[in-house]
Amino acid sequence: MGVVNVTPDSFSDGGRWFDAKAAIEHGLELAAQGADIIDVGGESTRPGAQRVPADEELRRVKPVITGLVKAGVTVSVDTMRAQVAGWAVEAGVSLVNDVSGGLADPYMPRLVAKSGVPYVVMHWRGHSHDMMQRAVYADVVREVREELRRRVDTVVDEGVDPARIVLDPGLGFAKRPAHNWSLLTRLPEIASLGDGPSFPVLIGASRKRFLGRLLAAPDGTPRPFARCDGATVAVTALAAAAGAWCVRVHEVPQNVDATRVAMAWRGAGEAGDG
Ligand code: PMM
Repeated sequence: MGVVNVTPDSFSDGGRWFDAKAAIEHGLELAAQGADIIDVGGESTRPGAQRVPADEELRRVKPVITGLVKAGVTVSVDTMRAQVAGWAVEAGVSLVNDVSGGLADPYMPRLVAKSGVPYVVMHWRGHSHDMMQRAVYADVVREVREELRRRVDTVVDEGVDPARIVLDPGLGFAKRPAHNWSLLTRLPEIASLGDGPSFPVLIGASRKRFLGRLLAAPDGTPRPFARCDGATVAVTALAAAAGAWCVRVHEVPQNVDATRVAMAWRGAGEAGDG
């Protein structure tokens, strides 16, 4: 999944694709590079971000989604608002990526249920302006699983087909670096919430702050996000090898290679040595 943030202030690419024409061209480039899905968002969720009004979010994403769908690209909409998701589904998006897992807008699950498209339910504890105050866990994997299970129960009660749910542990969303690493090492537990079949899992680690912190200079200065792409690729390979269904990334080519390595790794592992 390639990311197109149509925002002036997203963490790693804010402002670069704010112009609709540039955003469409960027989405087409990511698709040509091998992204299977292009994720278009009009609201930044970086830590500390304030919300934008719905009409501004729609103004940002409409021409970009329309242009990419018209070009035959598989598009997802990254939104917490049913109004925006509703418009986007009508316009032809194939997936709704809701970082709040239906918590931010109570109308979202029903809208998704009616539309019948796949739904990314991410673990989320509150809006970005103060989410890091909520990054308190006794056992992060257990709590994220329990909270995701409650979201899944709720959205299924609202009519969402469980077969269309994708889970996401929400790296960086009310998570400190150690929380992100714990979640990444235990993906199969995130995928299998209950007694039923496992859910597909989406991972959004690309260029996030915990990678910049990991790669900090000896004086503690975090590595700038644009120089964290190697670390992103490493996470992609490990997450894909551990069974992730999708990785959401800003730079596509090397992440495509990493997923291919992981697929070969998994295939060979499943085939045994014969
Ligand atoms: N992260 C961001 C935005 N949308 N969606 C999903 N499903 N998972 C994520 O981890 C995620 C997301 C924030 O990252 P960005 O500002 O670099 O796009």
